[in-house]
Amino acid sequence: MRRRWAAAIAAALLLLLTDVRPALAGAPITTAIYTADPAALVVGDTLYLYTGHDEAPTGGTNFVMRDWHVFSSTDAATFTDQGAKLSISNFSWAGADAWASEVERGADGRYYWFTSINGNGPGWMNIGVAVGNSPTGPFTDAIGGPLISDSTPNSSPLNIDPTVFTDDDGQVYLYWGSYYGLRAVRLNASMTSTVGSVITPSGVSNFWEAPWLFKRNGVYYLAYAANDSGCSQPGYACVRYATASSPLGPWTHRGVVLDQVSSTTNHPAIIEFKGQWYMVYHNAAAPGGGNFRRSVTLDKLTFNADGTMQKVVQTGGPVSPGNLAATATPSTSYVSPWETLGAIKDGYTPASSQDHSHGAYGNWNHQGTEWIEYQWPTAQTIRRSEVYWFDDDQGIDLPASCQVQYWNGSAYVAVPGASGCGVAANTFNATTFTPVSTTRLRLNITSRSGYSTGVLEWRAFS
Ligand code: FUB
Repeated sequence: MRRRWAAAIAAALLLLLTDVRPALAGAPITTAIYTADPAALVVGDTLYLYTGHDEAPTGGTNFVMRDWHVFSSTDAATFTDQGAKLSISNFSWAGADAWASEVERGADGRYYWFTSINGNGPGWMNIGVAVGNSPTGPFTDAIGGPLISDSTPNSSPLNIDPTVFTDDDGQVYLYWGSYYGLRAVRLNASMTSTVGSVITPSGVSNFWEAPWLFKRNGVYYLAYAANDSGCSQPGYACVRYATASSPLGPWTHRGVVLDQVSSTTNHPAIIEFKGQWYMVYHNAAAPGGGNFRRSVTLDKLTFNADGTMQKVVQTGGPVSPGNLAATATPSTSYVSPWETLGAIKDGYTPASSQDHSHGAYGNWNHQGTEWIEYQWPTAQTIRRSEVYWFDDDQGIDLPASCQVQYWNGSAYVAVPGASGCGVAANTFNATTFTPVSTTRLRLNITSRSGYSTGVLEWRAFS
């Protein structure tokens, strides 16, 4: 009997573990800060992610990036933020824009952190290099000026997004660029100067920015952000890749390895860790996220027998763990025939209140109070609602007010102890309340005079 109990407990534990682990894939590596532009490095049994740090305010329309963070993990599932280990202030000659970066171990065993950064001199972006004795630093400027700038002959139209790769023979290669301008050059073993001329690699179809160079089974791979209509909607990017038999090409385009994500930018790092390959990238899926408030995440990546890569399944894609909307049936007092009520529960994180790319609920040309509702087959304990309003800058505007209600068994009543019902644009408006047990949650929406209302996404949490 005791053995049966032990077996049952072990089985339950296993279930718990197998339930929990995959849920971590695709989730942001942290929600404490917004992170972007990942680079990955394996040292011993640790996976390090070097990320940018998005600090734009809610609704911000520009990058605000001042430093870079290091994250570490021994299981590729939970990550520890080691802190901001490098910042603009480490480069005395630079003043802004701590954009994409990558760390590579040098022949001297030190760690070289190649950064995109805005120098104070002529031109805009440059590539700088910092060096440290361990993967977490401390790091100091290794040159005292840019490695690559606008004055580098044949430099990119935008000198950002360095990727550095050391081949088996010890030769080091730097690729970088944006605005369709991919460039490559060999680096000295010192990692702080270039060797020979900067080339424009050939065969890299639709290159936009964010290159990532690596090698597997003797084949060189170059993954990069592309933004052609064959792979993403206007303003968004996918990740394409090419392969070559030599580190400077010529390259052969192989296809798309990562579809468009919820942020407009897309930025890959591909790495093998403990026998599993991963695609590390960013999106806008964290709560409150957006194009300038991105989050680094990772998902498993699979190679086919012929060396091509399968398209990555974005398991976290839209990340909202515990969102009860996923299992609810939506209904409404009225939806315009051309809109999609189901869009409110597709788990997408809109880029803004104008982001109709994943559909929306809209009630044009009704005015006054309309409602949307979630219904579950069994009672749910609910304590939080999050709504992202739709505003098409035409007939649909932000509401004047709203109220979260629930079915108490005989009537719809306001949820108790509600923290208010926000009507802000470009963000999830959260309402927290005393938990209710109900099969129906309703959102009453009252329009501004002369306008109708709409919702891009509505979440409910226990
Ligand atoms: O984060 C700023 C810039 O956005 C990066 O350098 C690009 O790769 C894009 O992700």
